[in-house]
Amino acid sequence: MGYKVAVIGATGNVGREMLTTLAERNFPVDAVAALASENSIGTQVSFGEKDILDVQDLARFDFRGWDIALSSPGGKVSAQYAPKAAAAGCVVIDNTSHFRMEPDVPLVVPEVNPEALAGYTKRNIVANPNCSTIQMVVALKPLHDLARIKRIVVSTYQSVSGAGRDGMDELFNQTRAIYVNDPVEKRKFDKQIAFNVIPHIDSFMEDGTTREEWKMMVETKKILDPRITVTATCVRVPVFIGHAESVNVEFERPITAEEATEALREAPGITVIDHRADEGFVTPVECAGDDPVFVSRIREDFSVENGLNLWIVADNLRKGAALNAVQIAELLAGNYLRK
Ligand code: 11C
Repeated sequence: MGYKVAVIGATGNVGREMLTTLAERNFPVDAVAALASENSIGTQVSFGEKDILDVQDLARFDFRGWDIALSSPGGKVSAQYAPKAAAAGCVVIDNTSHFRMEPDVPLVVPEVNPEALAGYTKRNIVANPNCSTIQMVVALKPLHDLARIKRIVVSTYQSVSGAGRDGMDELFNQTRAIYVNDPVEKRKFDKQIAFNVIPHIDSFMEDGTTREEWKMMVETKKILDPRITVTATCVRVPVFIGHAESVNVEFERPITAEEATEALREAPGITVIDHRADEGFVTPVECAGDDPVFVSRIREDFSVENGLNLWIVADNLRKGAALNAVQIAELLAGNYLRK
C-alpha cells in the first residue's frame, strides 16, 4: 500500500522537479495530485516517464485522506494553504521560507538532523531549508562532527533558476538581446544578469544584509548548531542551474585538508572531486541534474587558526529543493507514517 501525495505549485521549477524526483526514486504512491493556482487549470504536468497529470485548482482541493503534501508555491500561498492541508491530516513538507524559523516547525536536512523530524506532529508541517543552506550544511556536518565549527564565512554564486522560471527566461532573453543588439529588458532582477553578477538576492534588511544572507545564518544555526556564527554574501550569477559556494570555516580544533577530505568522502550525500589540477573540481554546469553535494578545492587556510577553505556545488532544484523534500517524505514514510 502506498501514499496519497499532493504537489502544491506543481507547474513551477521546483514543483516539476518534485514530481520527477518522486517518480525516479519510486516513492510508493497510490495517488498523486498536481495542484496550482486557478491560472494553471487546463495545463498538464508529467509524473515520471508515462503519467500525465491534469493540474487541479489548489483553492478547491480537499486534503482530507491525503497523506503528504510537497509544497513549493510562493510563501504567501503556503501561509494560507499549508495550515489548511495540515488541519485536514495531511503532513506538509513546505519549501518556502514562511515556516522555517517557527520554533514548532522542524527544519530538516536528512543527512544532517533527521532526528528533528519527530517534531512535525506539533503542526503537521515540516520546513525544507533554503537551497544555499542545504548544500552548505550537508558538506559541513561531517566536518563539524570532527572538529567543531566556530565560524563560517560564505560567498555564494547562485544560479538564476533559484528565482524561478522567470529568472531563467530573463537570463536567456538578455543574452539573446545582447547578441542581436536588441534593448536589454529587466523584469526579474534589478540589474542586468547576462554577462554580469548581482550581489543582491531577496529583499534588503535594515542592517544592509539581504534576506537570502540572513536565511543562511539563521537556518544553519537551527539545523547544525546554534553556537556557530555565520556571515554570508549571496550573489546571483549568469548560470541556469546549480549554486556554488566558496566557504571559509574556522574550527575549534586543528583539522588538516586530508582529514577533512577523508571525512567528506565517507559522509552521505557528498561526492568529493578534488584533484588539485586542471579540471579537477566541479562547476555548476556539471552538477545540474545530479543528486549529490559536490565538494572541491579542500585546502587549509593559514590566515586563521584551524581554518579550512572549500568549494561546494549542488543542483539547487534537486538537493537544494525537490530531492531534500522527497528525502523528508521518505523519512516520514519509513519512520512515522508507516502503511
Ligand atoms: C535563490 N535561494 O536562489 C533562493 C531560492 O528561501 O526558498 C529559494 C528561496 C527560499 O534565489
